[in-house]
Amino acid sequence: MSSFALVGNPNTGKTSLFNTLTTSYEYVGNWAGVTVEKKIGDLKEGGGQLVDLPGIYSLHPLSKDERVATQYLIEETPSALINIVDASQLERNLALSIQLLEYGRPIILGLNMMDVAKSRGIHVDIQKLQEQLGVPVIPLIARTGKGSSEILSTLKDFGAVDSPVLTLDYGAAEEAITDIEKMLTSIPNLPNHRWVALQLLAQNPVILQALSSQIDMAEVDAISNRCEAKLLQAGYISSLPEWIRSVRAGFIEKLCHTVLDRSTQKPHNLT
Ligand code: GDP
Ligand code: K
Ligand code: MG
Repeated sequence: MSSFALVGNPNTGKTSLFNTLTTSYEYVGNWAGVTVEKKIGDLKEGGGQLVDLPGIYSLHPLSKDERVATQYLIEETPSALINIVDASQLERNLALSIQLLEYGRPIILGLNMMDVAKSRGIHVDIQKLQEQLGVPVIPLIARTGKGSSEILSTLKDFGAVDSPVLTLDYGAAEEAITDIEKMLTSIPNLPNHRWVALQLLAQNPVILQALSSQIDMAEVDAISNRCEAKLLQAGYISSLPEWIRSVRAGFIEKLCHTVLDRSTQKPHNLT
């Protein structure tokens, strides 16, 4: 049976969308070791199962509860991900999206809070965003259910949803990525090896722990250290994880420059 997962920052409308996409759902207890409830539902029109993952800002967890989503990605093989993104805070939300696009499973970007974005004068060029990321982008207002039928029909047809093609150029870290990828070839059931390599080099504790008994971590450290020395010598930056973050941030900045029309944007009103 097809299984899909909702992934995104906290308060972006994941649960609202979950409720309109499913006919019935149940809490199947808690995720292992955390207090977050595990919510799984049946998609309308017999489309398979949908999991509502806890909100996260990054795959690099800061708390135990935040580990759940990353753990899910390393342990399960979802048919596709639905990444819910707040259209009114696109740049911040894309930090997670990049890592999900690198994950290598089919993915749909649900661009939610279109009403909020509109009221703030934020215009997102959906066509360009779709082209740049190479995945379907569906505008949503989850609170009213607008766009949910488009999500359902895209999922139904998910065989036609391409796996992401997003491959950023990590420059001086590319050699280290290739070296780690070579170490992963004999391990079964892993997600996209480039994604795993990047998560290891970025010192993601969930991925490090998941693979600790399967690969030689001293070798991973040696590869990381060699790469970091090269980065420092080139005068780049203080650490390899920081370099990886900065490459992603650079990509997002350029992307937002292309897809966001800021000329109509109203000043943010906090009251
Ligand atoms: P989650 O934390 O990602 O599961 O987000 P929720 O579904 O709990 O939504 C967070 C809040 O945003 C709730 O108050 C929702 O009613 C509201 N919300 C969700 N989607 C939309 C939307 O498209 N527009 C507006 N204005 N509010 C929304
Ligand atoms: K919430
Ligand atoms: Mg929620």
